[in-house]
Amino acid sequence: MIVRDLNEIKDTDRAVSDAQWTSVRMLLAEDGMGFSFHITVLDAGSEHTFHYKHHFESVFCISGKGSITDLATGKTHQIRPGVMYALNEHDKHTLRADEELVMACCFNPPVTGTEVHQEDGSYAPADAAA
Ligand code: 9YT
Repeated sequence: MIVRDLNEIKDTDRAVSDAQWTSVRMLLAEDGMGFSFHITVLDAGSEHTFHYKHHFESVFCISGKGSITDLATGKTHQIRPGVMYALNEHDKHTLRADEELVMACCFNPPVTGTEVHQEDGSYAPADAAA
């Protein structure tokens, strides 16, 4: 069994930051679960365009307020506590944090720990990042 406390690992190398977000990787590829699990905080007022071409991601909003736009359809969905979105078609999207957003995220395949976004909004495929 793996038991970890966010508060104990948030200041270790399991915490990764990039432009206006921080992500604590609670589970990584090396943990052998087949997915990674992250707690991600997006800064209030920030806007992000991501395109996980090599991963599936699901995201659950723990706290905060914002929106997500599917860039293929132009449809915007409100994000609030309790809302989940799943990028089951590797959907390119824009995420807006009207307030600080705290999100629980799962990636399949799992991220290895060091990924930040490439120019195209993706994370490198697992074999390239290893
Ligand atoms: C919600 C969200 O931004 N998901 C993207 C993943 C996050 N940047 C991470 O954990 O690396």
